[in-house]
Amino acid sequence: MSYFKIVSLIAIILLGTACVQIKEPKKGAIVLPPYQTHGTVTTMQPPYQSGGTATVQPPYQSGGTATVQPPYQGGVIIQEPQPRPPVSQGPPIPVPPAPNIFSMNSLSSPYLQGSYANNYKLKKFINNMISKHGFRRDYLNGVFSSVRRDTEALKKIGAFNVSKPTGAKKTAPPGSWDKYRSNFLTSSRIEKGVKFWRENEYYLNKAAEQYGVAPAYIVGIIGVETNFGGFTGKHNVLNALTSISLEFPKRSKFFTMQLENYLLMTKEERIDPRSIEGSYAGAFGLSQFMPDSFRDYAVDHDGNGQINLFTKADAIGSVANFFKVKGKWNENIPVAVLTNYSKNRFYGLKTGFKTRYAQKHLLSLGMKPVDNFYGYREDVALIKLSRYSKDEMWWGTPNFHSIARYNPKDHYAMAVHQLAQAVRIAYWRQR
Ligand SMILES: [Ca+2]
Repeated sequence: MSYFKIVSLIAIILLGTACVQIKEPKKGAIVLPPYQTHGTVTTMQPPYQSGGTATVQPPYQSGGTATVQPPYQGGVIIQEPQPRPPVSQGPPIPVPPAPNIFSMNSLSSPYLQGSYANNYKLKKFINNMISKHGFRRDYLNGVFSSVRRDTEALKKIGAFNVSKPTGAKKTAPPGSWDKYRSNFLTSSRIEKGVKFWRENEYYLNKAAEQYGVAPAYIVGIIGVETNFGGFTGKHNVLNALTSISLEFPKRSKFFTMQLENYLLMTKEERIDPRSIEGSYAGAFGLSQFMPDSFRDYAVDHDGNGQINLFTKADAIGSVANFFKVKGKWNENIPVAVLTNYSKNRFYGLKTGFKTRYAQKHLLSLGMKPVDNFYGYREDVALIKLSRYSKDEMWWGTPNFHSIARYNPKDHYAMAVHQLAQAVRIAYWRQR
């Protein structure tokens, strides 16, 4: 053996020793033992221990997320996760394959029948769908021949209201928030929320990981919208959208656009357009998406090949994706904070989720947050909630605005926020 070979051999032995030597990891880093090529490794840092243990699966190690850093020769460092609860253990409940694929060929009529058989606007709409999107005329004739005028939807949307708007801005009467709140912040709804969270923990945590939206707010939306699937609406969506689009000129543009999206959505998802039930305004599923929101934000969160917002998993993923993309949700900031406000009624400044004020200015008006607001010091929206006894003054961050993208009302966004917080507290208490 030559001198160089001996030196090389010694060098290899030394290097080999160095490779298996694991140094103390940096604080916060998760270090896996060397040569771990399969099986599961469990390493949790203190902030994430409350939810049990998380499992790092082999694909995670070999994928782009895992990196080998020089100081930890042989050890694999998994990038520190964001401070969220870990994805719960175990596989999700098996998902059945997508049911009842609808064939557009099964629906056809040579001419238009039904409630709107002679409606000029509908004929124009059908022509537009043919030229713009390539629908078959006999299919659309078949679809719209099935339509029955939805009088109830027209009534609820205000199509029969004869009074003209006065132009005067409506001010919420004292107690309007108490009334609104009492519909949603009930102990029964909070309990249902805890149950919903437990039963769907896997998909909620998956959505939190994927979209960066806290489970509590996904739960809050689904709770306010449909009481966790308890009430998703009894109007035939096709009937409601067609009736409002054709008979309510004031909202015709918006609802015609929704009807267009509805036909595209049912075509893309291979669903019978006559089969979906929802609200009088055509929102459907556990998350009450309108057809355009469905096409823009709904996701197949359980991976069974079809998006179905009547399933909990897909509704959860879709709400989270909506928050992330449309709402630009920021997982690192809070949502809203109550202030101690010394006076009974508040006047003088415009309020609402769209307003923006420097916190300093609001402090100078006698408002003081009840806690440190997680250190949030940026401009805030000023929210006034009229209670029987006084006006409650809240500050909202851009995340409060995100919730209002779902339904542009202060009361709505606050109900979601408060239900989210109430369910979150009850959920952690009962663990
Ligand atoms: Ca699905």
